[in-house]
Amino acid sequence: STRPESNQLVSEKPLPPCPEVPPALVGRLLIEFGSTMTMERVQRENPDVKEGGKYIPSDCRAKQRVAIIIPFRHRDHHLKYWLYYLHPILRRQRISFGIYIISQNGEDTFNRAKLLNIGFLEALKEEPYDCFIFSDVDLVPMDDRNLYHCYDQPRHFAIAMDKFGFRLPYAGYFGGVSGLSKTQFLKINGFPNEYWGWGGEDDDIYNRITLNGMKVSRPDIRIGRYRMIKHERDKHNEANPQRFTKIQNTKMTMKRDGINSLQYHVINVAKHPLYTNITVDIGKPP
Ligand code: BGN
Repeated sequence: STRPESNQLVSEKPLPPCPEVPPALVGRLLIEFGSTMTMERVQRENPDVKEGGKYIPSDCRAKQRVAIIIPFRHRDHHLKYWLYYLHPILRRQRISFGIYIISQNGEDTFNRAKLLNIGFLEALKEEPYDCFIFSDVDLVPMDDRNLYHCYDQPRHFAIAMDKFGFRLPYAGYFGGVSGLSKTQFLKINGFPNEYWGWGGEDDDIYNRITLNGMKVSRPDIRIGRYRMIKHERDKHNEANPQRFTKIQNTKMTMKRDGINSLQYHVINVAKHPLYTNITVDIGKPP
């Protein structure tokens, strides 16, 4: 043909949509935390990840853009394993994603749900994400068919954890790893900011979902399996004695406590090869 060489760039075909069932999946995975892990190794094995932990499949167009939000403090050891296992899984799943570590500055009481709210807003400042997956740093999926995107209803991913004998501990459990679309998240006014210390915030989120006429969606119990990296109870994250009464009052509190009342200060945003680390000052319990 007489077509000039340079025309091939302009006439490049647009990518096809990513298939509903990614062909590269392998199913059940062997997950273990025995050998020591280094960030250098994880970086070496994941060269195609862009700065700040962003990835876009090269052979298809993903329908959703997913922000993965991890609340964090003093868990560097867990983070290495999480990145080591999750980056390849998410790639095989053909997810378009960014990884956001939201680090609570200082040593005041930890506040998981408030850090997750902050992750939602800060991720949206960077990219127009459609879907938000909220994951604890110590939870690794044991099956790559547990697809990290959003669904018609808010999704609970970590339904069969090893520490609970690979069963749901109770019907309304929504802890560990969960995912909401931007619309679903805004419909419930985000997550509560007023749960300081361990426990109850996930139950409050579950209440918000059902009180707003939505229903939690879950994978098959054989697929939603997770390994938790063993650890001691964290300092400055003691069980919150107020949690029992607080989860009784979600219907009233969700209107004023949430993304509409969120206050915090960003201290630093650091772009690492495999993740973005956002350090924040979130204050302390009243
Ligand atoms: C529940 C906690 C959850 C936690 C699960 C699993 C509370 C509220 C008062 C009952 N809820 O009991 O936050 O994720 O255990 O550990 O403590």
